[in-house]
Amino acid sequence: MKQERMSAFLKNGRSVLLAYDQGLEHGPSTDFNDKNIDPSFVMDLAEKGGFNGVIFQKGVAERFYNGKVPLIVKVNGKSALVKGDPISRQVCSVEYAASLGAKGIGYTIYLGSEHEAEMFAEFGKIQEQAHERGLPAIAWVYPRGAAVVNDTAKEIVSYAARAALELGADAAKIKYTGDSQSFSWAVKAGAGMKVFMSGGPKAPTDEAFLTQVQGAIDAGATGLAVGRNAWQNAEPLKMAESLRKVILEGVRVDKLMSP
Ligand code: FBP
Repeated sequence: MKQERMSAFLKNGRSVLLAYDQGLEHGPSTDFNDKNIDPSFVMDLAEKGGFNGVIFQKGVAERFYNGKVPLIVKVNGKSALVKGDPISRQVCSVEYAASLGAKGIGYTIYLGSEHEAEMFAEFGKIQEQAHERGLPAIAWVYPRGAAVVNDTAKEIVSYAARAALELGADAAKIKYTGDSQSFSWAVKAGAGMKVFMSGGPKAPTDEAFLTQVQGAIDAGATGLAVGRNAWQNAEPLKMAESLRKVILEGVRVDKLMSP
């Protein structure tokens, strides 16, 4: 049985992580406004919102991480500008991430991309280096590229979870399939590895987003790694509180929403 390397990020076995690497992944004009373009706003939200972890690229961690919330450093990255099947290469060593205070190492794998083998190999090394330091390796597994038709289908999302398990990830961040029953197959495919639902673009209403989160939790997910649905929200602290209630305290969304 694996030692629980994710414990720094867990409360009652569950977790709500705040992701803020979209500036590199999508570009600042796609996702940011005057407030959330400032990384200190997000660092502050992570702390005041009671998040169980915050996810930064190394440059943001170097300048803005304040040590108040456990840190995950994403050690690979790519921009949205390059065309063709995606590849995201390592931009930060495990050693350097640890020196910044990281308690977890994040890495994105584009499953199904023609460059998948390179990301598998790189993640393999990173996972071993992270484990040597007792740190968890957290894989964002996003099926993507010409070979992937529907990246939220049950079969492909469960494949993402299983790939993460077999590659030795301590936790996987995967897209929601759209309903709890199909997502539970992905959780099963993870065979005990921690599974996090990935937030995605801002949902039309808070209730719509929280209902997805509820579905993931009902399916057995450990929690959520959320970016835009938290820091793009007009009331991010209120959203953070709702997420804590649903994920960490087991409050049902209909109860939460009823006046
Ligand atoms: P969101 O909650 O904003 O979707 O953030 C989760 C995340 O995985 C980020 O860590 C990452 O930057 C982004 O989604 C990648 O998005 P995309 O699916 O467009 O590549």
